[in-house]
Amino acid sequence: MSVPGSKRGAIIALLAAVCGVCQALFPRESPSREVKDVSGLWSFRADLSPDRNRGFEHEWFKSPLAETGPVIDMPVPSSYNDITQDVRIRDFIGWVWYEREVWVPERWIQDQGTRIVFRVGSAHYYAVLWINGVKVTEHEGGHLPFEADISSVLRQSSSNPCRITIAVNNTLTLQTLPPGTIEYMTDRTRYPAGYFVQNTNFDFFNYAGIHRSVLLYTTPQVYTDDITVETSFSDNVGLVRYNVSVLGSFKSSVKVTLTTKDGRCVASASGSRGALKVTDVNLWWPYLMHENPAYLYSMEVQVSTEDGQTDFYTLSVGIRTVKVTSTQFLINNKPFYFHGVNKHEDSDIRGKGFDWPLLVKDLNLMKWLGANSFRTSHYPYAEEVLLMADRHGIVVIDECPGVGIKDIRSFGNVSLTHHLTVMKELVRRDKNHPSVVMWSVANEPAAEMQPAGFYFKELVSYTKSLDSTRPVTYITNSNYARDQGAPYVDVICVNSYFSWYHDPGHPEVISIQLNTQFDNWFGKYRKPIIQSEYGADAVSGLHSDPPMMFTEEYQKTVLQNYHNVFDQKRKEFVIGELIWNFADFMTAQNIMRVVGNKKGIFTRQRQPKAAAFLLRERYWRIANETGVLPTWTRYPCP
Ligand code: BDP
Repeated sequence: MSVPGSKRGAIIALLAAVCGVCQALFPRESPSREVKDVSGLWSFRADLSPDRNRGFEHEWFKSPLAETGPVIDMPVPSSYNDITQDVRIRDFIGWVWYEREVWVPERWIQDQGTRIVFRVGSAHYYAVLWINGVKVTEHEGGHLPFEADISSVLRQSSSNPCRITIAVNNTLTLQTLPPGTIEYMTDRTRYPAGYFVQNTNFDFFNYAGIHRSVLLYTTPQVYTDDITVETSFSDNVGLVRYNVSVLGSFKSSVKVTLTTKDGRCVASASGSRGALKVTDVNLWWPYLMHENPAYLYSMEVQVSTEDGQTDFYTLSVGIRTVKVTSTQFLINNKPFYFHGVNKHEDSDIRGKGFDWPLLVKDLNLMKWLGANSFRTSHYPYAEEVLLMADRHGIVVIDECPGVGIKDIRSFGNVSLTHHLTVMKELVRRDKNHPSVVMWSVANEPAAEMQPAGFYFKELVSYTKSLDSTRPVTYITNSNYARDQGAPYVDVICVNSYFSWYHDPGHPEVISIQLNTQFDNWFGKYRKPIIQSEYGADAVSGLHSDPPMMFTEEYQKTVLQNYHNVFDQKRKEFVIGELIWNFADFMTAQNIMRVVGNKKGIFTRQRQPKAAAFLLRERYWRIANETGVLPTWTRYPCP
């Protein structure tokens, strides 16, 4: 059975050859680098042909999109789904085409010493990129950036403005992450010819399009391609081990300097690998754990060649350590208790499109709540989100898009190989963020299936080989006795929905069931446990006393019952609690959801439900007991 846009099968087969395009360093301006944002209004067309393949057959990339059919305006970044009034666009499956003409500064093109790079923050799920009709790269995976050096294409073609075409396909198969299946309905008494649907096993809308910013940036021909820092400290001396990967020349010299917030140089070194010692170190501490949280140094990397080329790149560095014992999570050797939220990249109109106002609002809400952490459920978020978390001391569990792995055919070699590639891209992008303290390789896979043992052993050990400084977990909801992956993880993360999906309407059973859950998992694995999800749907404004399901009172009651148990178990081995969910979010339409999932403590428009005030009171109380509140805060709340 073919996938909508049959070309896609062939494209995925090519992937191994092109995955070198995943980028590492967040594009920044510097004396040697320029950045030009080409987000904004793009031309757009969904390929509505029966097999979604007309665009490839008619080579829509070869001429301006408006010449091959009608186009509409489409904002970038944004999901395309909720932008129009057309239900076919909202629920579209297959290839869509984006195009924009961009002026590339003439001096970039004239100067042979300039490398011009095109970068897409993310496009869900599969993307192909052409510049002036010439294919330059393609990328699989909807949540991580990709880029291509387009210098030679631009220099060879004389056309400026240059025409950028990006085709994006949101089809999910058993081997994609997340997985899905396309089902063709062949009963002609019930469905029209060619009718198909996309099935998935995850609980959020499969928003699609170009979700993050699209940039052009420059570097010199000899440039810093990647930087890896590993930090530690002893007494008051911090240590920053670094490794700089330089491309474009075998003979270059590297100079590294570390400066404080007020611009004072505290250490410097030469060479592509080395260590910087910082006396009287200011450690990076989480929000609410220290009176001066989130301290960041600036590390300037300077690469020079004998023929006079120099590249500058500045990385923010937080000096901190992370360790796990059988009952604790330690940041800078002090016990850290996660009191935070699970999120989604989700909002009205823009869907999963990156939006600065939304990011800043969400950060402010998290701080208001007294949350010290969040999990990037169920996929990597925009890197801007992590940069913000670094700057504010919000601790992050960084999750890959391994969500909804429920079919045994998604545990095969092709899936595993892709999953490893995604972990590689994720670690490459996020390894230097001090806010990121743990990798999550999946959410609620069918861990009871026999192949899950081998699958997770490989996945966790590979992730550890990429980064030995952070613990690795995956999120489970399966029975502790049948979980094949738990032996390999460092921290047990458990989701449970007592009195919701089990014993609906009976919050009085939570206490006994939650105690049993914790004792079973800890008894078997002797590893610290995070309650990585718990919660209940509440339709904002719906009330009842005594509480009934879907009311704000019921949501509060469920939370309170969980909290009573957390307060006992956090004295032992429970190291965190993350509410499901920060805000209401959109899902596929089904009989379990009323215009989306309503387990948010905030509405989708970020207004608080009663549970938000309950949680706020609790988080500030925990912070007051366990941390050192910043001087500007006054308990119970600022
Ligand atoms: C959990 C899933 C999460 C769902 C949640 C729910 O991890 O993605 O949204 O259930 O049903 O099991 O609300």
